[in-house]
Amino acid sequence: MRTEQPKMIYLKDYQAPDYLIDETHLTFELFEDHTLVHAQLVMRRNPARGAGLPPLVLDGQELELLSLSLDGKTLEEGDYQLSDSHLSLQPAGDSFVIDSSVRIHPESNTALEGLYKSGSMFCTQCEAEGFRKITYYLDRPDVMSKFTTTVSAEQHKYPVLLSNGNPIASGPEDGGRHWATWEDPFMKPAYLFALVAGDLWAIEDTFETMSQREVALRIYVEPENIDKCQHAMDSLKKSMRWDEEVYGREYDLDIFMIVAVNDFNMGAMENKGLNIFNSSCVLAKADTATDAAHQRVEGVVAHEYFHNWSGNRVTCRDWFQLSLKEGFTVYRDAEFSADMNSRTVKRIEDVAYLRTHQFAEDAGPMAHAVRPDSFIEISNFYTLTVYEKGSEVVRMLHTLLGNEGFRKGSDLYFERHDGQAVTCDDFIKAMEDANGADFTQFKRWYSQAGTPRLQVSEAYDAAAKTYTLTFRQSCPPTPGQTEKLPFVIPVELGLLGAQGQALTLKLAGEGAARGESTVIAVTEAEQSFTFVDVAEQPLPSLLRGLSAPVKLSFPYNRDQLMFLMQHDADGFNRWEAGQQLSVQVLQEVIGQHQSGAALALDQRLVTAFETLLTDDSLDQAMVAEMLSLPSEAYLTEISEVADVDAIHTAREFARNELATALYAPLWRRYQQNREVSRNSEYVAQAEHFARRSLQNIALSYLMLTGKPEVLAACLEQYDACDNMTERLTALAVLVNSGFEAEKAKALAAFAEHFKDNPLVMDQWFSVQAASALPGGLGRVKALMEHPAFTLKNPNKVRALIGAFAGQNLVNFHSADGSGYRFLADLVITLNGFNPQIASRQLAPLTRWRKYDASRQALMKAELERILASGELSSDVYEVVSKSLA
Ligand code: B3K
Ligand code: ZN
Repeated sequence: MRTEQPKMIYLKDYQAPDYLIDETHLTFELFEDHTLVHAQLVMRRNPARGAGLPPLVLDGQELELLSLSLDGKTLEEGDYQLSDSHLSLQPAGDSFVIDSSVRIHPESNTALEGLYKSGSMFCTQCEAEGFRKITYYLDRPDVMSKFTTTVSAEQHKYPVLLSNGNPIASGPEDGGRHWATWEDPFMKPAYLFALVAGDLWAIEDTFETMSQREVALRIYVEPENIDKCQHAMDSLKKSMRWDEEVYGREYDLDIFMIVAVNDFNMGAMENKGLNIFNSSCVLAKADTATDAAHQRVEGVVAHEYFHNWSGNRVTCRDWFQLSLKEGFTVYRDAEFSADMNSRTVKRIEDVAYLRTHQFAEDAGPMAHAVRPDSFIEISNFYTLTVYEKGSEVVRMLHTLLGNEGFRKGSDLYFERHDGQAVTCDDFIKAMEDANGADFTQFKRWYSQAGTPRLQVSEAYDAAAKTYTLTFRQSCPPTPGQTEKLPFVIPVELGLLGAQGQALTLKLAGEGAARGESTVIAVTEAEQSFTFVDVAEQPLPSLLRGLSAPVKLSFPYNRDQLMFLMQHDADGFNRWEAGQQLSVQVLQEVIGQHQSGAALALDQRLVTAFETLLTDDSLDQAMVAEMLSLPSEAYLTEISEVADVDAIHTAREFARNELATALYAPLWRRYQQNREVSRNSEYVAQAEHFARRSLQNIALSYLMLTGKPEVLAACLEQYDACDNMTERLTALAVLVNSGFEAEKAKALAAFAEHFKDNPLVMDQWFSVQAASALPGGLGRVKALMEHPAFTLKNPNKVRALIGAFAGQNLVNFHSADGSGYRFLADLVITLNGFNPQIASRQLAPLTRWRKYDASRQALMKAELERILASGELSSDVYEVVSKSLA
């Protein structure tokens, strides 16, 4: 908890460190009621900072200093200064050794930052600034050191003792204790340090690298989970191979370990050689994890593994550069998942997520650039903007440079900066130098916040056979940035003829045609491109694959959108056309609801969906994606002022109309697919994901009709399936139905069956928290009393509170403000023991600008109440104060 007013930290104030730490020797003595940490730091003056010996200022928080010495000489009080956050002393020469001993309390560390206990095991989370809660140190990413770590603990309770690098020695100790020493040969910043001690089991495997080195692979879990690790292991091996093949990157240590822990503030952490994971991102088995969970495990395992190069071998100079490693690594894991599964489906999912959540962040009070220029609490900047928009920026570089050019750039980046802590500018410079490119203007993507708008208009000249597209870009102001300069916006596009055929693209002034799909770079505020030899009035397919993170508008009518849905050669844009059609139709119904008119659904949407359902040659996953109406959260995001009730009513009305009108084809596709599921074993592969996704979306439509045969099918699926994907969907549609007796029975049976599996119980909480039926808040409050619920476990908070406030929009935004009051109370409570989780849960309240005046007032009042509630963590303080500014 802060004791002084939190301070803003600025990128412009960056200075290289005064001192360096060549070697770090740590010894941990773990006990039940405290832990002793002895640190020996071999230090020297940073030659880059010139002559003179300024005071050495080490970071340290919540540490009880027991002893301190400089070059072997014990320092007395008066030889150094101590504050809540720092230890300062005066070195006497250029090179010196500091020895310190501190006492810390992992057993009562509820913030889950630094060294803490998750259940009976010890583990660490040091990124971004958690290492300073372990020992006094220069806790900044540009201070890289060689670490040796000895861990000592009671043998019986903690048979497994792990840290980064390679194990070099171990042995017994008096009093039933034992110890192990690990040495990491690679220089690393403290945020990549890790330690684990526990009673863990492991599955083991090996991987032969491209230079024929054998790497031992281990996934450690608590014994009851040992049967749920194979999917993560398979994912790890695929990731290692992929990074060799696609980026030429080989693993560098003799051993790679993953440890699953239940209490973790986020998904996982890429500590060198010893990744620590939220168990939700490791454990996956057919009967307990959904298809989505399997894909998440694959993606997160890959992401953390890829950090070994993009993050660890080449790390960040300072935390403003966070997207250097995160944006790049998200891009790398997205491409990996696209290669392992369906590329188009992966892109659709990522774009839907980006447009719903990152665009909202970019339009809210916490909007910031991909490389922010200031922050109060760095933990608040692990955001959708740094991660997802950061990944989009890297994707645009790939689009502009092409595959080969991009690879040349990444090779140069890794080669030039291996072992260094660098900046986003260094990354761009490598891309430029390898390709002879100039990305000066492109770099505005790193410094300007907000989502650009791109308005497109067309002009066809039949006599001249020319077709001109005119692009106008603008970007709304964001906090601290009123004026924006034009971005470089790569637009991938194609033109369709009247028969749906792809036209050849030839730009005026260019000798050669560009094929049937091309990328043009819009760089001016307003800019036109003319295509020649265009024999007929074309229909444009714009921004294919969302080739830039912008809001595009082109005045398509509904018939044109239906045409694109069927004929666009680009799968992503076929989906996109369907989304735009759905949005137009839903917005019309929203208007009808608001004006009190009778609701009527444009039958063209029914026709379009029917075409999808009756064409068995289409990829089933694509059909499932295209049948999914835009979410309420997305409809909120694109509204000027979101009318929560109208959005919900309109969307539910449309779903009901579609279910009734398309009952027969939905039923046919459902039965076909359920039949296959019934007669085959669960397989976690793309084509099986595809079949189940269509089956499950069909079931969710069909249940809206309330027909007895659908209920029977749903209960059959619930009872007889062999996997969590089918079971959870059956449960979810029951929970959202009016079949009260069946619902209660299924919920009780599920909870009884899975009561000892916390990850499955998380799903059980989420399904109920997200149900839009009236009385949502009451249900959530009741569920908080359930024995499986605890606020101390971040997964539980996300499953119940996060799902309610983030997905159950009608209930959360109840006009009486009860949802807001509930969330604010919770944030105040969470602030007391886990500031990072408290701050995360605040996000829905920061979106107050989107709502009507009365809801705005209610939301702001709750933010003010939080601000006045007493001692706030810097995490919560920053979000609340910026939201009210
Ligand atoms: N690098 C970590 C995130 C750490 C978050 C600290 N508050 C996980 C990841 O992005 O891979
Ligand atoms: Zn990451």
